Amino acid sequence: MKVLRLATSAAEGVLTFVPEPKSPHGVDVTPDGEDIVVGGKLDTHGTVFSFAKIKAQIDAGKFESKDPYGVPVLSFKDSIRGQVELGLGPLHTQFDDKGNAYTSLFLETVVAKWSVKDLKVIDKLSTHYNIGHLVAAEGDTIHPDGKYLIAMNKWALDRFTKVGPLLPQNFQLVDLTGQKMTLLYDMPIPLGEPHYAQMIKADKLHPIDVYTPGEDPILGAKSPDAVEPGKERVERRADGVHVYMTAIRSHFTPDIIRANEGDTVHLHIDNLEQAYDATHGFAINSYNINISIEPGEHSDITFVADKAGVFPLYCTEFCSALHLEMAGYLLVEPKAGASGDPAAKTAALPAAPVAPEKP
Ligand SMILES: [Cu+2]
Repeated sequence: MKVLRLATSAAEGVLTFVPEPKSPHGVDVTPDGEDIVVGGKLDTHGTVFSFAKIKAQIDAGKFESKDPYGVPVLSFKDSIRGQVELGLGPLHTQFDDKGNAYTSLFLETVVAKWSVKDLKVIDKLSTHYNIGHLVAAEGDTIHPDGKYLIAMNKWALDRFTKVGPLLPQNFQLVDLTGQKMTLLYDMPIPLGEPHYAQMIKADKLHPIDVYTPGEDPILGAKSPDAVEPGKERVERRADGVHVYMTAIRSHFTPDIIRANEGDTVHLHIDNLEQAYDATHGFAINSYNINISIEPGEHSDITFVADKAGVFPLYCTEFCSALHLEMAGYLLVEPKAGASGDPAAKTAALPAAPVAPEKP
């Protein structure tokens, strides 16, 4: 990553500092783009900086001091429009469509609703407990939606059935339509509180239903190793064993993979389905391989077959009534002389006859 060093930034005049009272946390720009709200965390205020005031000082070359690297520092009082007395531990701020801001107060465990124009608190809503981030509907944009907010709380004690020492995070849905905030719903989720999550209207989403056949989602294009139906094969090359495999309800082709102990195995698997939601999985548990292959998707997996033996491979999505039959075997022949006992080698292969892989 290319970076501008502090000395260069100071010399070129592209960086300016502005002081903040104590331990700044969230930095959020108001929907009109005119102010920056900084949550003080160890200060009881939200400080509202004015872009216009900051810009005027920079344009006039009016600086209070310089930091040790030579970066100019602005005057605090000449940079702010004002401060709002919020309470204990202000972190992050979101906005609605009526000129209000909503700041999470971590220590006080509340959401504070306040007027951006008047810098006055209008309402506080208790959360359970220790709110971190919060997200309002399109509340980070120039056109906030204003109807809902989710408080993302780090602690959840006293709230849900006890099942052991590990508790979920509690997400609380809040109605913003009235003057006072109303708690609508608690949702425990087994996931750390996301940072700067976004809530957007569903009609903004236009996802694809299925991948075009052979598409590698990382390339965003057809994979050079895409596998066409009927052209499944196994190729032994200088860099290892390449398996070109297809998956469709409910069969892997080929369903027997033969390798020698120590071989590098390259699996190229295409889900041939073009039906929406016809997802397959592919797992070789003993080799710690477990992937999801969505309809049309091409996947590549490379691993070293360093354990001799017979290992089941199977689909992990309940894809049809024959899902349990969507399985096969990886056969890894022991290195010659590895065990010294030909009987051991025989024991490693399945007793039942195995159809040879397709050419
Ligand atoms: Cu399946």
